Amino acid sequence: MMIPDYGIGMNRRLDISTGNSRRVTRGGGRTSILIKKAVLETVAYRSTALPLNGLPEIAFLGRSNVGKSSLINQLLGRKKLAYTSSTPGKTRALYFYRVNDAFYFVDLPGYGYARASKEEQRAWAVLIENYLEKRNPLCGAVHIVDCRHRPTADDLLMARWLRFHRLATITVASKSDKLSRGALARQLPEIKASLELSATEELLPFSARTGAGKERLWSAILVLLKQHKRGEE
Ligand SMILES: Nc1nc2c(ncn2[C@@H]2O[C@H](COP(=O)(O)OP(=O)(O)OP(=O)(O)O)[C@@H](O)[C@H]2O)c(=O)[nH]1
Ligand SMILES: [Mg+2]
Repeated sequence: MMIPDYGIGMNRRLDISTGNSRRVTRGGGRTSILIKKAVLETVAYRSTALPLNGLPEIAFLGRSNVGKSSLINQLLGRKKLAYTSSTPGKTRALYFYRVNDAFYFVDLPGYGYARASKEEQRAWAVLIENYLEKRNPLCGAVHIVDCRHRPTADDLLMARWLRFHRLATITVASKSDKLSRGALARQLPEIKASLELSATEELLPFSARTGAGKERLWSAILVLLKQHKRGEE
């Protein structure tokens, strides 16, 4: 099974069984983390360029322009660390942000960017798929969808792929500042249903503009990082 091809979804015909889920989305309790240090350490265009030090990693995934880089900046409290743009398709490589010398946030190229050539899309798909499937230090993913829209076919394919491969996943609905409270409350259950999330799997609303939802997202991320440590013992 393959993930979205970062363009037009060439693998949609494949049958994807849902498998058992290991999604972790329960935040619970107040958690805070002090970001002492956050630096862009590596920009990897190929899998041979990935860091080798074994620090745990959290990958940020979603459609082109959904707000991945903005979300990373908001989480880290750094306005311009991750490159953001109103032109979609800007993040073309795997960007490794090293946080507190303890873990990495990995900003992945967005899928569904129509203007990239098919060849480019395929190269990305191979890079990303290899990374998600084989990368040892990877302890979880943050899958981001736009709170304003029904998830796309690629969003669903990505959600199924993550579930099938049992990668612990936090699902986030981005740009929550663009909807009224009422509209957001109506939209979240619909998105959950479209992404086939179970009753216990949360969909966390988030705004990179206002920081709303930051605390819940951080606590869910810290759970993933802790679980990973335990897994290594
Ligand atoms: N209102 C609002 N705008 C946002 C939010 N997050 C991102 N944006 C805007 O959406 C656009 C895309 O944001 P990016 O963070 O660059 O998105 P991305 O997913 O990293 O995009 P690619 O790297 O191209 O895949 C920018 O114009 C951001 O300012 C948000 O929470 N609220
Ligand atoms: Mg980006």
